[in-house]
Amino acid sequence: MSNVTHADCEYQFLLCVGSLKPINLTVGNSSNVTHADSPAVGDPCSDNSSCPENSVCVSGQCSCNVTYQEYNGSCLKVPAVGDPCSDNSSCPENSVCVSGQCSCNVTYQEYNGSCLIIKAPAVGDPCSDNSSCPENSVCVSGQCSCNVTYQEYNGSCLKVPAVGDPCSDNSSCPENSVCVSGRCSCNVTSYQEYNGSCLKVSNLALGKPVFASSNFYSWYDGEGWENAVDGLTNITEWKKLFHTGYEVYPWLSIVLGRLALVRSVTVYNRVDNYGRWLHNVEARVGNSSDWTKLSSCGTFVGPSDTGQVHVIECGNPLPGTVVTVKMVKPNYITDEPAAANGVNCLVLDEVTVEGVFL
Ligand SMILES: [Ca+2]
Repeated sequence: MSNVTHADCEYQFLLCVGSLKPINLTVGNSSNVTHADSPAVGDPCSDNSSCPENSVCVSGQCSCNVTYQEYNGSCLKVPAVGDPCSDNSSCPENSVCVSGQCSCNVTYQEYNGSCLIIKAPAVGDPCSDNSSCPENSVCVSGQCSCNVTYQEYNGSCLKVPAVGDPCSDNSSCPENSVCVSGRCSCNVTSYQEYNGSCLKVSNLALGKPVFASSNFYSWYDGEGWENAVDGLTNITEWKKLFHTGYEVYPWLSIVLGRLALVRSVTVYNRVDNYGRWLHNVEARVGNSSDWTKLSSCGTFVGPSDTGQVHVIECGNPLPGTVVTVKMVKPNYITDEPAAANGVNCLVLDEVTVEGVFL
């Protein structure tokens, strides 16, 4: 019981009768006053019956039961996960009101009515905005997703290793690259670096359309041109070769079909005979059928010999959709009537273009 003095009664607009027992007339600002007949938390007590609801007498003082907390002398139930709710404010920390019931937020787990964090936000978790996603990830379509150039690993976003990145060993380098002098580098023999990746170099010319300056014998235009890119070499039947007519600057163009980086162009000389006719072969790369608008990859000066294979290295890889191979000097041969007036004849077993499509 609280000790109430007469002065208290007057001040709080209470009418005090007899032994200063206060009677709350609920006049004016009297609602905060502790009623002597209503035991409060914190009051001295002798047993539980003298304590307010949901409290017990502990060490001579009324104390709220577990899961209850004191509020203005009363014991109110601590909101717990699973309790009915009308909105988030009536739910415990780290929980929200879902379908009228307090439920733990994602990444939190209920424990004794509370929500304990069970793990940091992870890639793949539901999200409402970027702030609820882990580092280097964003909220996309309601799910945390790694930024570009990052990849998920154990719920986190790790930078995708790129060619040029520092490295300690091969395992920290991207596919098809190795750690050289502390930097990830492509396996140069068979891979080409592009935008931090290592792309496998292959023959881009195989089976592609071929155009040429002329044709041999009585063939119609285009007949046999595909022999330059049919993948077949060591051909002894001359009609299975690529074979222009006689002219000073014969050429062939291979249409790659899409943008590529070209590292080298390889010309396979015929294996049957007349190999010395191949000389001063220049390879160019670009996006035009106009020779003058192409970039020079390099020139095989020669002369060649029957059955030889010549790799024309571009040095720096050249971008383009077209590769053209052309004899750029009049024939040096003077002891054959067919070569009169410097005319050439471009005859090849095969042409391969080493590079990568972008
Ligand atoms: Ca061929």
